[in-house]
Amino acid sequence: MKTKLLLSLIILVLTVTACASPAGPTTAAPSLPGELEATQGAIVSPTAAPGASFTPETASPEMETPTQPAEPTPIATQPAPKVTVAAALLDVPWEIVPLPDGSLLVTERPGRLVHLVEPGIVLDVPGVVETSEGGLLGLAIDPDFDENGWLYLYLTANENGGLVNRVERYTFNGQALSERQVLLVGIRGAAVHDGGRLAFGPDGYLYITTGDAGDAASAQDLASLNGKILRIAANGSIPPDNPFGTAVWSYGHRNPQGLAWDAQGRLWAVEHGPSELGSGYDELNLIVPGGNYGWPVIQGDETAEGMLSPVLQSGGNETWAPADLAFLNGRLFFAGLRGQTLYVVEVLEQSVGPLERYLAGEYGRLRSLAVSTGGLLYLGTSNRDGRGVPAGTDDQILLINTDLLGEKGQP
Ligand SMILES: [Ca+2]
Ligand SMILES: [Ca+2]
Repeated sequence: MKTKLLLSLIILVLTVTACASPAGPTTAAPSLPGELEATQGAIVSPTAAPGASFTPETASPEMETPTQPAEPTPIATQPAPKVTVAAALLDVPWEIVPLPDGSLLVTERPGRLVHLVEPGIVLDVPGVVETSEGGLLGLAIDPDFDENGWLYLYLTANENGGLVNRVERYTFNGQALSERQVLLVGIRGAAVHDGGRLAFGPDGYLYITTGDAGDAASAQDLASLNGKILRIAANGSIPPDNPFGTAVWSYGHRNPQGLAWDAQGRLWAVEHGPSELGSGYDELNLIVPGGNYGWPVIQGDETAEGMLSPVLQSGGNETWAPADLAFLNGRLFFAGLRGQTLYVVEVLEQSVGPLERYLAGEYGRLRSLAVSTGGLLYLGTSNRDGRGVPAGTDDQILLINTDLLGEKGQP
């Protein structure tokens, strides 16, 4: 496994130019995952290097102090590049989670948890059944991960001859998984529409997206856990202020797969529209507790009593297939599978700004997103999911400097 991983990882080689500060790294050590940290001054540093030379996010004061190079060295004054390949030859990286030390944990949909360190660690998660859209999906770490090592997985499995989705908690010590606990059962599984995103909110509760598993009516059925955004405590219990006394937080969702909170602490979600009907009607929603987001009664800009229409939707002639969502510097980023585009909107008071599109078609299908510990954006491709055309290096995890994406609306 280690050999496979080592072969499979493209090592990010950084040219670290010599700098005036003695505290800065002086070698071009390969690192993975590599993160370029744009500092105030002259240093562009790898934050994760093999061996003992790892530089934590809280760099030494010397590193953050602007320094004057002895010679003009343009590279040294550049911020992180627009796009850096942080890892490659992964197999459908479904979620990316930066750990407090700057390394990455990644779920691969066929059922592997990958810790991108040097040497890499690949763990088979027991019980995972990969279907067309199901498999090992969501991943989140506990808000107190440093103390308890807890991580949370959303996975598709077989139970009593049928497909289900489960949320499980493990303890992860950096090397292995232990102390498996099943936190949530009762989510129906299917070949498609399995939801699967996990994220902790600022309230310390775990939010979970579930799809309708092909049964559209389940989304309006409050007794079903499908077609919902769910909210549970870290031990699986129901928070006392959930709107229906169950795990349901909001309903009427078709297949939501992205969750993010903005600077005001508001929850946003993206979900896939009814692409089988042609295309389109993908949605960005502002989520309120108890809200009914309309599926399958309304779509697009349609309205109905007691139902919430999206803040932004793709219309019927464009398909984003939004697979994950991240909030960074006042903007929401969502990744498009069929759209093969990184979509960006500025968050406004009760709406969002115009839709911006970046990287269109450049890296194929785009799925997973995460904000790095250094304020950049990780973006995972999904070209090995059976619906793409994988290149030799797929699937990749790219590190995006969102400041350099371009002018609004321009790729
Ligand atoms: Ca809707
Ligand atoms: Ca994510």
